[in-house]
Amino acid sequence: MITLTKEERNLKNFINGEWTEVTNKEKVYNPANGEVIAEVPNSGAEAITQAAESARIAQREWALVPAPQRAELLYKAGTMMKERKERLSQLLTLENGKVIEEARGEVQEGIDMAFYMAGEGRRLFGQTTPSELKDKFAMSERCPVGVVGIITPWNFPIAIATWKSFPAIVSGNAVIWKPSSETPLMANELARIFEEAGLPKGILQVVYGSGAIVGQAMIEHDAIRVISFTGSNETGRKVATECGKQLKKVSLEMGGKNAVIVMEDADIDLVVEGILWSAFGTSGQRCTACSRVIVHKAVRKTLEERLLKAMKNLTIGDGLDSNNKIGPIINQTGLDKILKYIEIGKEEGAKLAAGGKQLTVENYEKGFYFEPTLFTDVSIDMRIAQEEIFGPVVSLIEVNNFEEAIAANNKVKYGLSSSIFTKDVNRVFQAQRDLDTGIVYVNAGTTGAEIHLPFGGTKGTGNGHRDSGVQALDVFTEWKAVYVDYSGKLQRAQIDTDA
Ligand code: TXE
Repeated sequence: MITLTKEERNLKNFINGEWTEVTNKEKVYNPANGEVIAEVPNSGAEAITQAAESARIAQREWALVPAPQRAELLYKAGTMMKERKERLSQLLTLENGKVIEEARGEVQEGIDMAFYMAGEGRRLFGQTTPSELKDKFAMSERCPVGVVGIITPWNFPIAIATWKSFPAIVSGNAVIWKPSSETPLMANELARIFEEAGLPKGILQVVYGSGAIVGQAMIEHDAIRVISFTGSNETGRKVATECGKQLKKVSLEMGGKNAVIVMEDADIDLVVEGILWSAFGTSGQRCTACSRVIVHKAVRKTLEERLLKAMKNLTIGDGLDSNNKIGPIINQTGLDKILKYIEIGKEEGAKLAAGGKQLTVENYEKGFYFEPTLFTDVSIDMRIAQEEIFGPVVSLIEVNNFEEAIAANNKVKYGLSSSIFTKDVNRVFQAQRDLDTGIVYVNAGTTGAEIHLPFGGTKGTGNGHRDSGVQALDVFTEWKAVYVDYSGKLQRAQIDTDA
């Protein structure tokens, strides 16, 4: 069982290389048993002023360090994360609740991101292109934007932070990070790793606190030139509106209402495995979680029967016990939200085929557990089929054909992830073309993004930016066009082109 030292339980902000004490603190709970595991600063706006002013100065030096040298720090941090993987994973489970196997996967995602973005230190490619004029050279290059603010949620406390901060750091920015106060331990660990790795002070800073105060202060501070946010659609809208007032660049990732489509030729056993993993893993608290199953009428009954049977075998409890497949919900608010949607589903006329109740786990009575839940007889317009529930709740929607399945998938306000199970290659490519989501899986569930591909989505999921992949660099860099005229005379573009 993992234990925390007294110092580790008393979290501090990390501002300009100093561990800064804050008197106003909040308790951090283990969602598996409701016990207090740490205390986290509830900072005021002045913490952001300090962080942003020092980051502004530190970033100027950092931008002058050659990118391959900046990358060395990421290699070092990635190596340290690898060495500490088991401890990081256990701490992650302690604060977030996800089962240890998934926590290890999440930490691995961060390690992968470190090495991938370190590689960018020797790429960060721009373009060269011919000039329209003689004896003139034209090129474009990526430049750091300066100080960037990242705001992250509790459901992936380390992976999402690495998707955002690593591309920012390698491309020469300073980062101010406001983690969710539900899950501050990963932020503390990552800051310590970078401190030990020798990242210059001020380049990665952590300020804990509420969105309304610390998040808002980040948006308002003029030194912070970009906000990269992951969280709910509701909060993302607020963040975008506030950033709009400042004409501040903002990148948003705001969840989904992701569906698995099951065609009549699908391998139903594989489908069941895919649904179990993507709907109930992390207790359904992933932005890519499957929360709808759109099934062809020919296989609806078979799928329903096999799914219900398989759901009975899911073991639920403390994520640190590797026998458990599903951990707790993050907190009481999360549970209340799920319970509210169970009532909504029943009122709307959906059939509650399994689950639907809060669960008490022996010896973990104060934990926040919920039964894996299946609603059947769901129609696409019901709220349970439209709104993000963020829990282990799946809605089964029957359709008559492929076209109806695609239409049902697209008829939600989100557009993050989708999946289709079929053996028909023509349908695979039609689905790839027509599914209106940023991520499409074929013969796999809706989760499992790899870090070297772009992560994000359409419509209510985002605002056109992507986390991870080489595309993440676009969030944290500005393009500069450079013209070098070596003709020794004044040459005017679009005018002196005949010579
Ligand atoms: O998210 P929030 P919360 C959904 C999910 C969940 C619900 C609430 O349904 O149950 O959101 O979770 C910061 N200005 N998702 O409360 O509020 C906040 O402090 C600036 C889905 O955690 O969106 C935190 O660091 N920042 C999603 C971050 O924003 C503000 C993942 C996210 O908080 C702010 C997370 C403000 N005004 C939640 N208000 C997914 N799909 O992955 C809050 N924050």
